[in-house]
Amino acid sequence: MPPKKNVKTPVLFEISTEVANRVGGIYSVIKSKAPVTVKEYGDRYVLLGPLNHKSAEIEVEEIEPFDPPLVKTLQSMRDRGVKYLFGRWLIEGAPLVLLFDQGSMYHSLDDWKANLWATCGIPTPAGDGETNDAVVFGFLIAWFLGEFAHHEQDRAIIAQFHEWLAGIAIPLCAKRNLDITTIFTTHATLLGRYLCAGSVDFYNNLQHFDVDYEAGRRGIYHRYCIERAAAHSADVFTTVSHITAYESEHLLKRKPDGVVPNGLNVVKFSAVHEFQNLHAIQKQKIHEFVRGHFYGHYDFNLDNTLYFFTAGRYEYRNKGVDLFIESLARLNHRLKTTDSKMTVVAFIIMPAANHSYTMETLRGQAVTRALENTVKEIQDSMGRRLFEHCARYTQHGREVPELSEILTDTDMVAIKRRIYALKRNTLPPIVTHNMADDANDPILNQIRRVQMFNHHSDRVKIVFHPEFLNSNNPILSMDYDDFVRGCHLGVFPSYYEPWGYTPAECTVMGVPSITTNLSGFGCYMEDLMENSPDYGIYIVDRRGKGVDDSINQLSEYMYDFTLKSRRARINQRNRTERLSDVLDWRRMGLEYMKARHLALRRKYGDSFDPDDVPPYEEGDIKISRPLSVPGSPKDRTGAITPGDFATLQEQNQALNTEDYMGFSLGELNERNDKLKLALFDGE
Ligand code: G6P
Ligand code: 1S3
Repeated sequence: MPPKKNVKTPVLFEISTEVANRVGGIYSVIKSKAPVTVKEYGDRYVLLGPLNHKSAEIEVEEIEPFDPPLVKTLQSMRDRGVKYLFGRWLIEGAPLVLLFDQGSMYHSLDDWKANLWATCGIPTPAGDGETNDAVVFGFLIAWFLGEFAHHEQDRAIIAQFHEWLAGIAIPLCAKRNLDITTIFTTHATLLGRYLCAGSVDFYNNLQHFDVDYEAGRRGIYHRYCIERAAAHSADVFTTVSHITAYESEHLLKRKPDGVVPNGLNVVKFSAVHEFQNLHAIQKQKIHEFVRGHFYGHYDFNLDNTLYFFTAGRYEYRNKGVDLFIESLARLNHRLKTTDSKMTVVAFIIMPAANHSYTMETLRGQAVTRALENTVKEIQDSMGRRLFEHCARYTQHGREVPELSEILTDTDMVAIKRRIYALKRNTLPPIVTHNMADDANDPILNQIRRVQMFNHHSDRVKIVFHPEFLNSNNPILSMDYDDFVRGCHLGVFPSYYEPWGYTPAECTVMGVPSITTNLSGFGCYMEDLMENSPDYGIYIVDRRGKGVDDSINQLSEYMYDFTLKSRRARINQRNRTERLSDVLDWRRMGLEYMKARHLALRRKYGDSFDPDDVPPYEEGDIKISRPLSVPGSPKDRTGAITPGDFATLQEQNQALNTEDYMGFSLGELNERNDKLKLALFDGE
């Protein structure tokens, strides 16, 4: 019998290519989760990633390793030519990070590829740089874990891997029979993403795809093999939502052991209304941009203007931009025919290849600022003249001067010149940048198709900003979070969205949003609450409805939103913001704890005493209970945890697809078990 391991204070490695390296959603996951994981593991938690010099220089503070097995491991790897950076990631929680310089071992690529084929049967053709990186990274990680396990004789070791790019080490560790336990967490499947981006009826055909054939014809067979090998050789396999669990079961052919939904690091303001004030402040900045962008056509009242937006990586169909634009066209028509006094400015923030800002966009901001400056100067000099006149009224014999003495002819000329500069014979542009491929851009083509060109008569105006926001940009100089705060509604009608951070981020900032029942977040919220629109969570049905009906539903939600009074919007924002507890890592992180516990049990079952209970039931991290009502009657006992929606249990293996809560293709789950958010019924 192998010696018992210390399973009470295990060592945890979390491995991803996005450690201290912002690429996409996984960076948000590990960064925002760090504080709760550090709270639980302290310096027994180390994040492993590839070294990206540019971002590491800014994000990581180098320190000397101090844990004895780690010191020995790194010494031995360094002696054999591996370069690395060990330090603290400068984020909340300051977790330890170990970043491997892949370049230092790239000369082993061919040997490692041959080894991967010989030991795991995974082919890696030449010419795929991303896969080559994944191979080097995977072998470095497996090497590191093997050495570490050799030097660490007491504590159990957990290694949690995110996505296929970090997955190669998993089959290697299994083949080498390392004394560690592994978890593979996928945030999407390669095939799912590719299939959805095409025009297949994905969800109705999930069970029927010939996965090898589909991967092969898309040139991703080798990547698919890596992903599938990682899923199958991990001790525990998890994903971020039930909908992706269902997808994984069919495309990767292993049913996940559970779901680890994404949380956020929720920042609570001491004053309840602080976030409302922030909305008002940030909205003013958006107003400034809008005045400049629509110069010469700025004939709508900003008091009656609503800001909608969608944002994310440019995946036209997967992120539902097609639906968004079509629904905006229908909304426009409806606002016109009902003579609405409201104007909607809809922003699309999605990076696409471009050659910087257009002259017209820059000019709009410049002429508007020039008018503003001139008005300020005139205002100052008018004030001075008025004061002089009044102070010396005995000399003039009149207390109040004539208007012409205050606003002079020169002032009038200056103002007229500025106003003439505002005249334009073009419509306000749709896109703020010179696009690299304007004629073939899917977003622009859809806008052309529905003919929304920012005419005077249009009640819905569109602004496409093909670059991520940044407060250093010359136009719309705002960081993304500030922009979200200033908007009224986020619209994310995704078709393929394993989780979907964008609507979740809106929620914690108290901004209502629209999502779909094909996104992990949408399903999660739908399962959690009824009457979700009252709480600023609108869920478009893209599963049970035809496309046209989904578009109408989306357009209806947006139209209803335009009918709300300011008071109603403020109340709704208050309710939305109160949902943030539900998305906090302090609660969501419990699923990660369960996954780790399951991994320990599976690998080191003999090291547990019979009366050992999982740490998440006795640890100092308490399950938050933001809801005032008891748990659902549907076979859910005990405290409410996100796990009530994601069964991280051994038995899960035996269940059928009906246990994907909030997502089943058959009869809709009984919905009478929804939690009533009675606590929030106040406003
Ligand atoms: C916040 C501010 C209020 C402001 C309101 C505008 O609640 O605290 O002072 O009136 O935002 O809301 P609106 O939905 O019209 O942007
Ligand atoms: C993925 O990033 P994406 O936008 O490619 O991972 C994210 C984090 O788990 C998730 O929120 C998103 O839905 C996935 O699609």
